[in-house]
Amino acid sequence: MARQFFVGGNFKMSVFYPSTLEKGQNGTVQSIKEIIENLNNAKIDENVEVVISPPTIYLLLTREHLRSGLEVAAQNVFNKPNGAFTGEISVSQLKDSGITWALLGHSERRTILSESDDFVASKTKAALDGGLGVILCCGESLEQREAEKTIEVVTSQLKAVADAVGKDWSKIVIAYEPIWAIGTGKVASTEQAQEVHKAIREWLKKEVSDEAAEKTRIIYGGSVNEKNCGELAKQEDIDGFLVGGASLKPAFVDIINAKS
Ligand code: G2H
Repeated sequence: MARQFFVGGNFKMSVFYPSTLEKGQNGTVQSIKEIIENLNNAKIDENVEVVISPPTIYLLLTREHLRSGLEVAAQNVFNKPNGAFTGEISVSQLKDSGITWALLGHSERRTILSESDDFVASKTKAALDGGLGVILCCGESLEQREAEKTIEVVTSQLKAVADAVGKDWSKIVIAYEPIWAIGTGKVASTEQAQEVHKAIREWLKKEVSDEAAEKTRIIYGGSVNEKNCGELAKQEDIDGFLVGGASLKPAFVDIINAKS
């Protein structure tokens, strides 16, 4: 069974768009609207599932202006349903705002904000229980890769999630993002990416189920652009991309259409 190609755009905190802002500047309402307008007017392969993830403050604006059929993800969500948790947002608040996905476990949150595997897993469970889809990031550092610990690191990040959520991975998209390739311009080679994606699929088969191994989308993230996406997209176990910097440029559309 063919898995639907999935492309996510992770705007992170530094949104820029060539016509209004310089690289490195923060985004604005105007720049977000330009990105959305570009997507709304683009010819997008209808077989591709597209989800964009703006900073929290722009989630509602994005949902309001983005054409239907394209979905929106929060860059984070909390693991508690409600209460005195200053600065956090709940799953039900996202749902109430028409936001259908959450991006969890990004290495920037794991490293800069010290999010543990267990915390990421508990947020994943809360999101799934509340009916959101989850783009679940995993990936190794350069040091871990050089120590030949890539598969061990990635599968232990995934195991924490399996321990929390069990066997139903139907609403999880796994994003493999080697930390050394994020925002560095150093994309993993097609062989390096395919090798890890294959290992993740084997892990799903062994530890979750045949169905999860067959159906779960495993997407690649880390310096994906319109030039390198074509070769990556041809790999058997690469089912799409999580795109950072390049999702803020008109060429994001070319990445979405990498298979067409
Ligand atoms: C990896 C990726 C998107 P970039 O973080 O999640 O960012 O494409 O800028 O490397």
